[in-house]
Amino acid sequence: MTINRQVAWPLAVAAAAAVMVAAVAPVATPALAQSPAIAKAVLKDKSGKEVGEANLTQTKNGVLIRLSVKGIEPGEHAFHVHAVGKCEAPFTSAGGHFNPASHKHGLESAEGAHAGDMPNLHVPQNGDLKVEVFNAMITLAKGQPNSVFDADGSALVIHAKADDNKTDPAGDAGDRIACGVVTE
Ligand SMILES: [Cu+2]
Repeated sequence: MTINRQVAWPLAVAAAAAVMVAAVAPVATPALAQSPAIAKAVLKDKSGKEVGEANLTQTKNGVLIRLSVKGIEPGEHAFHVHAVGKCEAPFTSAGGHFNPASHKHGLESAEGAHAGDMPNLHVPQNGDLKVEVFNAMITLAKGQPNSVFDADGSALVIHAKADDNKTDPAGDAGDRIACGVVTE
C-alpha cells in the first residue's frame, strides 16, 4: 500500500529584509569644511544709516538671499553682488559687479551675465520691502571661483535706478545708494 503523504509546508514568508543604508560619512574637502552655510550683510546708506539686512543661505544649486530694506525710495532699484567687500561711501570701493567668469553684464546678456547680476527690487510706496532672491551663479563655498568669500570679499549693493538687464558693464543703474559687506 502506497501512502501518498502530502506535507503542506508553510510557505516561508520572505520577510522583506530591512535594507540598512550605511550612513556615509560626509567627505568634505578641507576647503568646503571651512565654508559657511549661511552669511549675512548689513546694508547702510551713504550717511552710514542702516537701511537693510540680507541673510544668505547656501543651497545645492546656489545662494538664497533673503533681503529686507527700510526707507528706500519707492520704485525699481538694481540689486547686485559687487566684487569687493568694502563699503565706503559713495561705495565705488565695492568695485564692479562680481564677475569671476568675465561675462558681459545683464541677466538678458546672450553670453550669460555677471555672477553678481540679480533681478531688480521693486520697492513699494512705504519704502519697505522684504524679498527673496535666488542667485544660482554664486556660492558661499570658499575656494570656488564664484565664491563671495574670495580674497577681497564681496558686497551687496542697491542702486538709485533700475538695472536695464543689458547695458554693459552696470545696467545703467545709476548711483550706489546702499552697500553691505557679505560676512560669515
Ligand atoms: Cu551694482
